[in-house]
Amino acid sequence: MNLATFPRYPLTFGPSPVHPLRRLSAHLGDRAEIWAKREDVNCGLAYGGNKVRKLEYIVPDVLAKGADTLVSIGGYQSNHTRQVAAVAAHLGLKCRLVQERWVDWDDPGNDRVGNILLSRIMGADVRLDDAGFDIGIRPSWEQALAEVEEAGGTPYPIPAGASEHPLGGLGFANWAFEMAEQERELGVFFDTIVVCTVTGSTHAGMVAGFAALAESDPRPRRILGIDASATLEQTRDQVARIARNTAELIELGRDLRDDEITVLDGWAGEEYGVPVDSTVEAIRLLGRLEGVILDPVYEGKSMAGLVDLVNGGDIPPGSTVLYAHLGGQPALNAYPGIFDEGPEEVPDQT
Ligand code: 5PA
Repeated sequence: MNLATFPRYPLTFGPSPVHPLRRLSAHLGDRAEIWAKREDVNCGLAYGGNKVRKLEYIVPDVLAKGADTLVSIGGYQSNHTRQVAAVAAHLGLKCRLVQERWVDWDDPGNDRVGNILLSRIMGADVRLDDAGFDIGIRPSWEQALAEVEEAGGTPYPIPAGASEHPLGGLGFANWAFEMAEQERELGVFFDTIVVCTVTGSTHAGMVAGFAALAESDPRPRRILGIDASATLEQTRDQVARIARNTAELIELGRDLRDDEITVLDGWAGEEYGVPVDSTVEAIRLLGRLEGVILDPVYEGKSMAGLVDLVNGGDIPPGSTVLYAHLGGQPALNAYPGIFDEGPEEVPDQT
């Protein structure tokens, strides 16, 4: 295993915080002990999030190649593009962003507030595009790269979610090792990790990292990816492919088994980016029980999954669960309509 040999450009405050969610655990009957590891507060760059950790391993390549413009893509409310814009500003680089209409959501301001507003504040050249949701490589992004070049710039391509980048899985392979160190300090062992997955490299990086960790610590652990893409097969394939590439890159020394790669569906709803009842309930639950804020596109869906898996016994009683909070709250501002009316019944807060 050679993860330590890859250059890492520090962008985070250090290890992200890990803490128990005591009131949530109690609310679920203390069937499981639930903790969170907080990428939403991992750094001081525009509210942080999971992409910052991926970019820590990509920035050395940007600098080595002498690029002057980061070029990336996402939906109007992409957290990823906001983090790319922040990192560009931090490094003194330009940033060109393609923002596609990934979500048909008509709350006024969806294309102006939240993440896209922040990217504009940070000086990114933001261009809107009408194309719908797709986690693959897009012509509009290739076009943006060509335009930067034609204008005499040196673009650096960062695909959606930084996932299809060859180094995209390293950030969360490293997350696994960081977490293991925190387990030692806290005297706890997380047998279950719950993580939201869409473009795949967050989950995939973890799978590769935990496989490498298991070489010296054979205690079983499950890494449960909760799909929020609503294009399950594409996300499953992408997670498996990136996990295997990352495992090879860090010289795991064996192929990953299919049973190490678990992407569960049931909480994404019909469409990417559209919250369903369970999403909104999960957001309210965490807000009211813990003062922890989740977003309607990603984390609300993975938390809905966690709650159901604990309640239904798929996460067995007695488990110690780590919820990877990957950030994303700025998008809430683009979805005010879902909270205009209160819940029909105030959830039991005990
Ligand atoms: C995102 C992604 P992956 O894309 O690595 O699977 O991560 C899923 C995810 N949680 C989970 C939050 C808060 C996220 O922002 N966001 C994308 C974006 O454009 O913001 C890449 C889709």
